Amino acid sequence: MIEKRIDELIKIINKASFEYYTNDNPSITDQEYDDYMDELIRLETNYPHLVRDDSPTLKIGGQVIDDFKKVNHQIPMMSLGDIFNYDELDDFDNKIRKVVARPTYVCELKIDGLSVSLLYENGKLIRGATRGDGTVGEDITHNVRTIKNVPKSLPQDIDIEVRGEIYMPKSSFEKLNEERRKNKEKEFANPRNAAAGSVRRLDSKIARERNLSTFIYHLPNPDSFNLNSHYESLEFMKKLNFNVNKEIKKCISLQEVKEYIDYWTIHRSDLAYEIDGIVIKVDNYRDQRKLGYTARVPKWAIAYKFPAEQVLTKLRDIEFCVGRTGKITPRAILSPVRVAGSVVSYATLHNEDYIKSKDIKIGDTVSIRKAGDIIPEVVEVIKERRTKDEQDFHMIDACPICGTKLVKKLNEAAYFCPNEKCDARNIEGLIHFASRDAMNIEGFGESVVDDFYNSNYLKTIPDFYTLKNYKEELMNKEGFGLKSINKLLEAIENSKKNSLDKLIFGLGIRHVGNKTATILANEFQTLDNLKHASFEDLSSITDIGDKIAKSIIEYFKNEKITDKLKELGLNMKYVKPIQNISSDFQDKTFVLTGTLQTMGRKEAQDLITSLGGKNTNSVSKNTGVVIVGEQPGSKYEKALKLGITIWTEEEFLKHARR
Ligand code: 0OW
Repeated sequence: MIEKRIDELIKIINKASFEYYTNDNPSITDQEYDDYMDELIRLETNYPHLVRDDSPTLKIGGQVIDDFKKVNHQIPMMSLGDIFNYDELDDFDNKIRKVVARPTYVCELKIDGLSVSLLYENGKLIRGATRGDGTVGEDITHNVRTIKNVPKSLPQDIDIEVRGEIYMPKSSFEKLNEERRKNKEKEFANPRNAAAGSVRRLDSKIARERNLSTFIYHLPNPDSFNLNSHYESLEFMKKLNFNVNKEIKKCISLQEVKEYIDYWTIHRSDLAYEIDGIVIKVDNYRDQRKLGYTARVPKWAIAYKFPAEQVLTKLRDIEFCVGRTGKITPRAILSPVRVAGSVVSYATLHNEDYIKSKDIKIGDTVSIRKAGDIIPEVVEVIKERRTKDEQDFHMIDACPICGTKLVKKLNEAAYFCPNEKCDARNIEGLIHFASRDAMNIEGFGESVVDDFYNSNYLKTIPDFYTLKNYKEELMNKEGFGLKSINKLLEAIENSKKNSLDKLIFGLGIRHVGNKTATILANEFQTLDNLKHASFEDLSSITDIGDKIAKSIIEYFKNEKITDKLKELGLNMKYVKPIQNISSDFQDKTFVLTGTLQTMGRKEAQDLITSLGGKNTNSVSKNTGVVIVGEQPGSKYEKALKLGITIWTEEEFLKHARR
């Protein structure tokens, strides 16, 4: 039967591509591979409702090989906060005006590509890198060199880093997909995926023929070039032959910003490249410093995202997924449809109340939206298209995996499977533990965890660290070989070195996300301290409310794995990320005196440490810098007498690039 044949083909193709890309010794010839792929594409074309989300025909240009050299970004490559309407834009402007009276903004088209950092020494391009997680990216110099409008050398022999977006023009994207259709390869979903799939390859021949391009939009350290505003930096980079987008505009009022957004909302389809919004930045650097950053994004910039595209399709059925916390999420199975550049076969239905509130029935025609490129969502039912064949939705009352009766927490919309031993919950918990923002154990996605779980090699989190005892058995499992198993076992060993925050997040404590995990790790420094913390210790920490404190106490009362993880050699300490060693701070001793306006003493000392400096309390001839706040004490006089460098708070912030 068709579905069975599709599953068979996917198994064969995945096994073959795993061996081809990971072991370099394919078990079938290229021709056989292509024949299997052709048959799968034919079946998926004739039976689109049987297209599986994990079908190899949907992968970005085949397996993306991931052994690139890693690059540490000295200055983190930040992301951008998102807003979706003018009310939120007004809020953004009001927040800015609380700190900066009359801000000048710069508006830029938000290029829908992938971020890149370009590093030059003596005016020569020496490195190109992806953003990665903002701190660690991948070295893609070999591919960046193939992009025509990336200068290989500059008109001045300077050291400089610039950042921007690599993108694929719409025309190149259409041409590429035309070619792939002819070669019976799966088309790219959108130009962003096509650009990513082109640069994240080891073979630069691929990038060269893909006609990629760049727009440069950020100078990470403008101080070195005495530039006082973002717009000046754009002009400066233009003079260095970087390709700066010509639609960038200085706006002296929010009204002008809105006119810019209105214009491009209508005219973006005339552009030769895809944009997914407008970036608004405060122009003046002094103003930017005053506004500062959160952990992830600058407070002086925002991305206004265009409203998500909506499309209609058929809701064929509703299935139920069990999350790692036991939460039951209804999911719509759709007739596959293209929305916001990719093929969608599923959409979240959130919970029973959501389904009832929208009066969704099985068989309905529904409108789908992919807001901000996250999980697609059913927006509404097109009632006029009802044919009376639709079936009412009924919430299940037992877990679809283990059959346990579902429970519903008071005034919570979601149902839960209460069975701690439920396979679905355990599997989701293991996937979460290995996920990128947690212990980042590469290779342990759903299919591998599922496989190892059902073969009883991996049932609990500590089992990750004893998998090496089953190396022989694992190597002989279908779809695996020596090289792939070694890669998995190496990834597991590497994960032992992770900082405590990754481990805390990986444990999957309810209501403890990665930000909370970092706060806890920073506060308690070791897992033992956290385990023995009282409810008061926890709830007294800013951003840790009673609910989280209760959940943490609960978790450590019942858990039995952390001692085992310690025996297995996992690091149990918090390793503060070296933000970016700066020459102004490295190996220098700092003394703070007086009161700072923009941060507390502890925060200032933490900042100094993260920049490679050391804090001391007394001034001596070995002191590097004395930072002077309001009402400084005798340390200030002593620094003057000894001729020690003195920084005001503003100079401190400037050196710390705050
Ligand atoms: N995609 C863009 C764009 C832009 C950066 C630098 C400071 C904070 C964000 O067109 N025009 N300007 C910035 O400014 N970022 C952009 O894209 C960001 C990069 C990472 C996530 C967003 O795509």
